[in-house]
Amino acid sequence: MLKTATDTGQGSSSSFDVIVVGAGFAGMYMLHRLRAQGFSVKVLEAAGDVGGTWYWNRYPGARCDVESMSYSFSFDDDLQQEWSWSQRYALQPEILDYARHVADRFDLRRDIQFDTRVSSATFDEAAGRWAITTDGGETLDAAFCVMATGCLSTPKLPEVDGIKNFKGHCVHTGDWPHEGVDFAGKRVALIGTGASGLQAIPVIAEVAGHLTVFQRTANFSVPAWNRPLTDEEEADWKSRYDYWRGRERRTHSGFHNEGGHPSAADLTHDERIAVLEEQWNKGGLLMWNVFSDLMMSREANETAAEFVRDKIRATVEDPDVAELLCPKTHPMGSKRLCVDSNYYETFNRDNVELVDISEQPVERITGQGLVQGGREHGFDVIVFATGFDAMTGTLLKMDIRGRGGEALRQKWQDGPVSYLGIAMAGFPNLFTITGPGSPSVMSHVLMSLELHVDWITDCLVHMREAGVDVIEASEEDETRWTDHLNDVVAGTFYVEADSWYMGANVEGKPRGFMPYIGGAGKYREICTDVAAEGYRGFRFSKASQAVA
Ligand code: N01
Repeated sequence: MLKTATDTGQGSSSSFDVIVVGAGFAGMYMLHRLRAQGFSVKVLEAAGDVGGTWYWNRYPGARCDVESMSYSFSFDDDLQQEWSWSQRYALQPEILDYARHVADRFDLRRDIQFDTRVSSATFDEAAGRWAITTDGGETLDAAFCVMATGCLSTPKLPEVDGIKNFKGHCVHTGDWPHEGVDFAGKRVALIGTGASGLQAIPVIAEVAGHLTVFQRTANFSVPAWNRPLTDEEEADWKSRYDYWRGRERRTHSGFHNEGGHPSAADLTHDERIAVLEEQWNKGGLLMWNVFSDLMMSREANETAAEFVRDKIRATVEDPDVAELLCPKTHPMGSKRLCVDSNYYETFNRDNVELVDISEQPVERITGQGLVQGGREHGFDVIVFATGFDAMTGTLLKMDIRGRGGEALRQKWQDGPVSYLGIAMAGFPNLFTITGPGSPSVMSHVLMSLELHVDWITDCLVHMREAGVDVIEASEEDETRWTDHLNDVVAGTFYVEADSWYMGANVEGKPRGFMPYIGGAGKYREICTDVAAEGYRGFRFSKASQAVA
């Protein structure tokens, strides 16, 4: 049976009801909810403080692509009312301040062990408990283990020789030095033009002596039109937060301002351009939903893609540079759309140069810079904005073993499979928050992680009341869910791109679309129904019976 915090003498024990891995937004909220229900909880976190992605991604220009008033926890109205955001899209330091504020306000840190990386998690079938080991050699155990490890938490360096030889400063956007990087007057190389690179480039360009951007694939980006939030906007949100949150929860992507988008097939060319222009002027990620058939109709997609290319051509003064910046190798939206502030304008600066490496990659890093196109370029700083081993990387770095000692690495050797992106057959009492197979990165992630945390908490309370202590997803339902996931994405352009959604950015990683794109609102209904139907697709038992 599950113990309460008092039973286990929480604080001194290494035995808990629940161990949560990660103290980003997901882990913080998980701790808060479970603690309130009387479970003993320990959170293990590799970083030195809370914040997860906002702790690590401190590169210049890092900001959230979800609007500030929406990008916050919804679970506590006092918290919603007391916090004020300064801009339409908040910068990383402000979001990290918010995470710290939440940690202070709910006294979370006393149950979080920082500077602790989990190296393995093993399910003991006889005891029905997880043994967790850390890089510090500690072993802890818990009835349940919740992986709140984030989708983009394992930075990926390119497979290029010589990085260690570089005598200057070498940094990755996803593991940015806390003391910052001095770019003033320096010769800077930046490799990678995804969401991180696009945010960093304009800010670095303002201080660097010279910035060379090495681009392998041009990306589609939409302006953020960032600006200070007005008092009226804040007051509107705060006077009816329930309304806005309710709207978010019913939409496809979780954005409060998502509307009904027309099918491009029903519009004339001029009408399509008018719709695109209107969305462009609003800015932000909703360009992804501009037409309901954007990701399925070649014509709709090409109209939108050419519209963005025309914007690039109208912004970038050098026509050759503009053409290089025009994405032509993948359908718009099949790689993560970017949201920028002055990205394309930055290429009009005298101190910024674009180098196309689509045909001739960076050959190697040297002591003084890098070799590309058969010549050595000298640099003082190299910035890798080269992304992450997304969605599965962090989970598979740990040695996670379920029933019969089966390794998760083995189970996922052909790609991740899960039931709802929350649990895996053969891995009882293990939950993943925003795991592969859930909307996660295809939705407003904070909203999606709150759903998972609430669902897991309700499930554990249900188990306590029912007097059972082992839960496991059935293999049949896991297969059914995985088939559904694949059916929904089949025939869309998502499967065409060499994106990190497809695992294509990591050599040797199985190719397959990892998040669920059936819609965040629909997914919420499914999760709610599963719970209402006595956790359909899950099997419950007592630990002693679980051995069978
Ligand atoms: O990483 P990416 P990211 N040589 O994988 C290039 C989230 N995010 O850190 O496209 C040369 O998207 C690679 O080229 P290619 C968001 O979900 C959110 O920018 O593979 N280039 C690409 O251009 C986002 O999608 C916010 O050909 C190499 C780039 O590096 C996710 O994080 C802000 C290379 C990597 O782009 C990841 O974004 C920032 C090589 N060997 C990020 N290897 C918010 O605001 C890779 N590249 C919420």
